[in-house]
Amino acid sequence: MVFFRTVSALSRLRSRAAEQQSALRNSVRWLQMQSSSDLDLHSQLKELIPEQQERLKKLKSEHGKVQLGNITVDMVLGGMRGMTGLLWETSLLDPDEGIRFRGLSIPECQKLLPAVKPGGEPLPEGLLWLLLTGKVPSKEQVDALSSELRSRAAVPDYVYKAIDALPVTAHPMTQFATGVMALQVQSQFQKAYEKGIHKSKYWEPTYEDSLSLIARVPVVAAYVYRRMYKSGDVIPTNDSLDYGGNFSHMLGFDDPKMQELMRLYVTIHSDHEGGNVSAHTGHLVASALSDPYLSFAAALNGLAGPLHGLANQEVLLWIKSVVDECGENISTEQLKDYVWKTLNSGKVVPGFGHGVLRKTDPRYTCQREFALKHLPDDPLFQLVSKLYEVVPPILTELGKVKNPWPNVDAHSGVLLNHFGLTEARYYTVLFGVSRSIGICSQLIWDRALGLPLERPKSVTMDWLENYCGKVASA
Ligand code: CMX
Repeated sequence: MVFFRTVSALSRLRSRAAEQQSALRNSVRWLQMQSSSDLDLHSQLKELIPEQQERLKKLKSEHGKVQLGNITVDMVLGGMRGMTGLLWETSLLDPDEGIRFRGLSIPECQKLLPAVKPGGEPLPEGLLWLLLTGKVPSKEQVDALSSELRSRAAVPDYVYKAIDALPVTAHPMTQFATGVMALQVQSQFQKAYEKGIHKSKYWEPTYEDSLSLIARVPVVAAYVYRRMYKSGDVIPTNDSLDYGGNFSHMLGFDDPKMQELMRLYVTIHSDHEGGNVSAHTGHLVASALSDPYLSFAAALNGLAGPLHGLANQEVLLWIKSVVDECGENISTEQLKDYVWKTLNSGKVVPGFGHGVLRKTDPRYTCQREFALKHLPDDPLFQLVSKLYEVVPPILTELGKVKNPWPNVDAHSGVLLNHFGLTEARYYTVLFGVSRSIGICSQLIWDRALGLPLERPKSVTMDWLENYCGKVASA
C-alpha cells in the first residue's frame, strides 16, 4: 500500500514537473518570440500599420473638407512655396526651428538615439528605426537592424559593370544614379506587381526593396569614389562596423572621428520633410507605383541640382576659390568684396538661403558644434565662421532674399575636407546615400497607407488671365 502511494505521489510529482517544464519552455519560447519580434523592424511595422490606416481613414471621413489655406497666383507662379499639398509622416520642418524627425529635433536625436559609445553621434540605423516606427529604438534594436542591413549589402556584379561603362570623369552623381538604376534589376516590388500582388500588400515588397536599397547604396557610392579617386582600389565591407562607420571605412577613412562625422552626416541629411526636390520627386515617381529603386534614382537626379544637394559640392569649391584668390587669412573687407563679386556675376552664394527655413539651419549648427569639438583650428572652418558674419547682412541688403542664413550645405564640406575627403564633386553622393533613409522610409508608409497617384492640376497663362479677369469683374 505504502509502495503504491509512494509510486503515485512520485508520478504526480513527475507529471507536475513535466507540466512546469513545458510551461517554462512555452514561456521561454514566448519571451524569445517577443524579443525577436521586438528586435525585428518588419514585425514592428506590421503592428503599426493597421492603426495608422485607421487614423488616415478617420481624417478623410471626418475632416476631408477642412481648408488648409488659399492658393494664390503667386504660389502657382512661385514654385508652390507656402502651398500645403503633401502628406509626409517621417519629418516636419518648422521655418524657425528647423527639422524634427518624428517630433524630435536634431539635439534631441543626438541625446536619445543610440550611439557606438555613450555621448557619441547617433547611429543612422537608429534614425531609420525612428522614421519608420515613430519610436526611439533601444541599442539592441539598432544592432539588430545594423546586422540586417549588413546581410542585405551584397551588390551584383552587373551594377559595377554598368558604372564602369561610363567614363571615369562622369560626374559622381551620374555614376551613382546609374548604379542605383542597375540595382533595380533585383526589385521585389516589380516582380510582385508582375505576378499580381493585392494592393493591400504593396508595402511588403516596398519594405524589402527599401531595406536592400538602403543597405546597398553605401557600397555603390564607395565604389564610385574608389573608382574615380583611388585607381579602382575597392575596399570590402567590414562586418564588425555599423552603417556609418562601414561607409567611412569603404571610402577609405578609418579615423574614428571621421566615422563619427559620417554617422552625424548621414543622420542629419536623411530627411527634410516632403516638399524638397529630392524627397518630392521620390514620392511623386513612387505614386505611379514605380518601385523604390526607380523612385530613388529619380530623387537623386533632383538632388544633383546646384540649388539643392549639389550645393554640398558648390560650397567647398566656392570657399576654395575664395582662398585661391585672397589666401586663408582673408580680411572681412576682402570677404565682403568676394561675396559681392559672386552676386554681381549673377550667381548665388552657395550654402545660404532656403525655400522654407527662415533661421540658421540646425543642421548647420550641429556641424559647427562638431567642428568646435574636433577641428577648432582648421583654417577653412574659421573661414566658414567668418562667412556666417559676412554673408547674411549682404543677402539682407539685396532686399529679395527671404532667408539670409546658412543652410546644411554651408558647413559639411569643410568637415569632410578636414578628414581628407577633399574631392568636393563627390559630396552630393554622400547626401544621396543619406537621403535613401528618409525617402525610402516614407515610401514604405506611402504604400502602407495606400496613398494615391499624385496629380495636381496645372493651368496656362491664358487660363490665369481669364480667371483673374473674371474675379476682378465679379
Ligand atoms: N545667394 C544669392 N541670391 C539668393 C540666395 C543666395 N544664397 N538665396 C536666395 N537668393 C535669391 C533668389 O535667387 C531669388 O532671386 P530672384 O528673385 O532674382 O530669382 C530671391 O533671392 C528670392 O529667393 P528666396 O525666395 O529667398 O529663395 P528660394 O526659395 O527661391 O530659393 C534656395 C531657395 C535654397 C534655392 C536659394 O536660397 C539659393 O539659391 N541658395 C543657394 C543655393 C543653396 O545653398 N542651396 C541649398 C539649399 C539646401 C539644400 O536643398 O540642400
